[in-house]
Amino acid sequence: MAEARAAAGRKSHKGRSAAGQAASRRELISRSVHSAEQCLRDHDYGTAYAHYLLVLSLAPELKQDFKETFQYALFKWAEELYALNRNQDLFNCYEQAFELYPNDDVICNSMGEQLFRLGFRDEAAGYFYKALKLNPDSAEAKENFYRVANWLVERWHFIMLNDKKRNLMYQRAIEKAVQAGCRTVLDIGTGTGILSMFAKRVGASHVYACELSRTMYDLACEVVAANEMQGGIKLLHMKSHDIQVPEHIPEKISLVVTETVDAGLFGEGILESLIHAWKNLLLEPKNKDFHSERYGQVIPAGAVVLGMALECPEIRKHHRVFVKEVAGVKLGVQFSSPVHSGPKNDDVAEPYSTEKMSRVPGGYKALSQPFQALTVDFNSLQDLESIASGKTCRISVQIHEQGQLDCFITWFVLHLDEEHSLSTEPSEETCWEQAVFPIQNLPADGYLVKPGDIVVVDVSCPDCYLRLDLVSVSRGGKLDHTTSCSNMVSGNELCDALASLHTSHQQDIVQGPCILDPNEIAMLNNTAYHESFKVAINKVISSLAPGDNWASNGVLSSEEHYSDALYVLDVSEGFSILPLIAAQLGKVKSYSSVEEEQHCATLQKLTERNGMSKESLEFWLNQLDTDDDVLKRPKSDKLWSIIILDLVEPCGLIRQEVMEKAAIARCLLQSGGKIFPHAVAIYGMLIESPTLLQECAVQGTEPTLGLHIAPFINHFKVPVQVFLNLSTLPCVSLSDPLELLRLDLMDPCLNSFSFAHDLKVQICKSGQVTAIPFWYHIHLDEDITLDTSQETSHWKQAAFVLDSPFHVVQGEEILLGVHLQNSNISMTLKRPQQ
Ligand code: 44T
Repeated sequence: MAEARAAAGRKSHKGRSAAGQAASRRELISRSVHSAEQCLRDHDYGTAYAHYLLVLSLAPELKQDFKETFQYALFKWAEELYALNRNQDLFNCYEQAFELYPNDDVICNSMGEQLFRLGFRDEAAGYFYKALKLNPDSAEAKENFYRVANWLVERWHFIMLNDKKRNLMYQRAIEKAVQAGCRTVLDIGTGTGILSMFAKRVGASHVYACELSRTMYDLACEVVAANEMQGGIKLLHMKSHDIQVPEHIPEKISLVVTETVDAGLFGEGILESLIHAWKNLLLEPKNKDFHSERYGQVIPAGAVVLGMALECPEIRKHHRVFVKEVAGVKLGVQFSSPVHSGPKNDDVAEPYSTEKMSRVPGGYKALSQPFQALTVDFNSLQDLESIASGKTCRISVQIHEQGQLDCFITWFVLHLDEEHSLSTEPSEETCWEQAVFPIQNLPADGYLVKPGDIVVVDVSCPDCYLRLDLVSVSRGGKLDHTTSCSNMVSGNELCDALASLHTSHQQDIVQGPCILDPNEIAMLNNTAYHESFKVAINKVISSLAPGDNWASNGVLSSEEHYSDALYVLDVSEGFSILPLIAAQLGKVKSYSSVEEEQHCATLQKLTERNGMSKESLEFWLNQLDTDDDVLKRPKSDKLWSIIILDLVEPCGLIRQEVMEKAAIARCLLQSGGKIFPHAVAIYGMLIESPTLLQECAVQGTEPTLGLHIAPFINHFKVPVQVFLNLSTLPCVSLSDPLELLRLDLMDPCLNSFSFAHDLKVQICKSGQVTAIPFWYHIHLDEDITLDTSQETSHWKQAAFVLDSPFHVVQGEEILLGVHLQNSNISMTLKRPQQ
C-alpha cells in the first residue's frame, strides 16, 4: 500500500510537473523571444543569436516563422566574430544553424562566403554549389558559385579535355611505353586523372597520380571511381616535389607522364618537378652502354620552343601607350605594361601573356621566319638542370618583312616520344594559346624594322618562366645604338637608355614608368572613348556655366577661384584620365577615385604638365574613411555636376556595384547635372558556335576516348563566357543583332536590379543556337554612344551559352527570354505558342 501510494504520488507529481513544465517552457520561449528582440534592437547580436537558438531548440515548430530573423541575427553576429578573428566560434555558429536549418540555401551560401573570405576556397565552392542546388534561382549563390568555379577549375581544363587529338596522342605514347615494359607510372599534375586512366587502361600495373589542387584532386577521385579504376590508381593530394619513396610510393617508378606545361612551356614548373622526379622518384634513365630491363622514362620526352617576331596591332594596343595626346591631355609620362621580363623580385612583372593568335582581332603579320629558341630533353637531368640554372642563349633573328616590331611569340612542339608529337603553333587546330612577349620601351621611331635588319634576343628560363629579352636591333647591317636596349624596366642599362632617349623629367627615371594593366593601356589608346567623353562633358559644363569666364585658359590657383566651380566625380575602376579631360574644360574641380599611389602620382604629374592648377584635381577616396561613402556630396553646400560611372568591365560584363552606385548618384546631382552614361543598351544575337561549347563544357565521352569525365567536371561549368573576341570567334550568326535590354540610369525607378522580358527574334539562318553573345551601347547622352563591340574599343565581349543547343529554322520567329538579376544575365529560348 505504502508503495502504491508512493507510486501514485510519484505519478501525480509527474503529472503536475508535465503541465507545469509546458507552461514554464512556453514562458521561457516567450521570454527568450522577447529578450532576443530587445537584443536585436540594442545591436547585441551575439546574445540575440543565443536567445533564438534557445527558442528554436525548445520550439522547433517556430522554425519557419523565425527563419529570417534568426538568419539576420546569425549573419550580424558572424560579422562581429569575423571582425574579432574568432573564426572557430564563427563556424560553430554556422554548425548550430545547420542543425536547425539543414537545407537552407541562404545559410549555405553565407557559410560559403565566410569560408571564401578566410581563404578556404575549395570548401566555399562546396557550399555555394549546395546552395545553388537547394535554390537554383538564388542570384547570390549563382554569382558566388560561378566566381569560385572559375577560380578553382580553370577554363582550359574543358578545352584540353575536348581536344581529342591531344588525348589520342598521349594515350598512344603511354601505350607504347607500357608495352615496352614500363609498368609503374606516376602522373604528375593529374587534373581529372585522364592520363592515369589511359595508363591503367593500356595495362600499367601500378599507377600513382598526384595533384596539388584540392578541387582537382577531389574531382579526380570521383572520376577515377566512376570509371571503376579506384583499385588501380593511387591518388595523392600533393605536389610532386613532396612525394617520397617509400612513404607515398613503395618503390621507384619507370614512367612519369605529365602535361604540366603552360603556353610558355615551363610556367607550371615542369623543370623543377622533373629534376625532383629524376633525383628521387624515377629509376635510372636508359643507358646506351649498359642495357638494363628496368629504366626510367618521361612522357613527354622533350620539347622544342619556337619563336617569331610579329607586328600585331592588338598586342601593341594592350602593352604600349602609343597616343601622345588624348582628348587634349598631353601624355608626357612613361607608361609600361606589367608584361615584361623584369627582375625576379618585381611583384607586378609577368614574363609573358598568353593569346590564341589565330583569334586576335585584326590578326598579325610575321616579321621573321620561325626560329628555334630553345630545346629541352626531359629525359636528361643534366639538360633540365642546365636550363633551370638560367643558361642564356643569344639568338639573331633575321627580319624578312617590314613592320612594327610589336612582340615575339613562342610556341612549342612537345615530343611525347620519337613517334608522337603535339604542336601548339598558331596555325595548328589545337586548344593551345601562345606565349606573347610584348616589346616595350623603345623610342617611338624604334619599332619599325625592315627586311635585312637583325634583332638579337636572349632566351633563358631563370626562374621557371621562359624569358625573351630584346638585346639590340641592327638596321641595314649596322647596330642601331639608339635602340640597343634591354627589355627590363629597371637596372642601369635602362636608366641610361631612358636618360639619353627621353626628354622626360628626371623624376620619371627615379620612379620608373607608371605600370598600367593591359586593359588600362588599351583604354588610354582608345581615343574615340576619350573624345566622346570630352564632348559629352563639355555639353553639360557649358549648359551649367554661364558667361565667358568659363573659358579653359587662365590658370586658377587658389581655393577661392574654385568656390563657384563645377564638380565632376569619376568613379571609374582603375586608372582613368577622364578627370583631367574634365578639368581642362573650364572652372571645374575634378575628383578622381584612382587608388594606387603610382597612379595618383602620374595623374598629378599630368595635371602639372598640362598647365592645369593643382587644385583642379583631387583624389576622392583619399578623403573618405570607408567605401560606403564613395558617393556623397563634394561639400556640404554643393552637389555634383557630373558623375562618371564605369558600367562595363573589360571582360564584357556589367558591374553590379555600379548599378547600385547609379541609384545613389542620381540623388547627388545638382539641377541639370548628369550621370555618364545616362543609359546602357545590351545587344546580342543568336549564334551557332561549337568552339564556344567546347570552351564551356566537356562534350560527352567521345573526346575523352570513352572515359567518363564530362559529368563531373561539368559541375564546374559556368553559363557566361567572358573576354571573347566576337569578331574572330568561329561562329555562324543565326539572327541579326538586336537590343536585348535597356537600362536607363537616370530613371528614378531604377533601383531594383532584376529585369526579365521576352523578345521576338527573327531567325535568318537555320542551325543550332548554342550561344547568345552580348555587348553594350553605352549612351553617354542622347547623341553620344560608345559601342563595346567595336574593334577600336578596349572592351571584350561575353556570351551566354545555352545548356543544350536549340534548333531553329530560317524565317521562323523565336522567343528569347532575357533575365538580368544583379549582374547575372541569363537567357532562354522557346517557340511562341501557336
Ligand atoms: N594551361 C594551358 C596550362 N600541377 C595547363 O594543379 C591549353 C591555358 C592553357 N600537381 C588556355 C588554353 C590552354 N605536382 O591541376 C593542374 C595543377 C597540377 C601539379 C602536382 C606538381 N608539381 C604540379 C604542377 C602542376 O597539374 C594540373 C595541370 S597543369 C597543366 C597546365 C589548353 N589557357
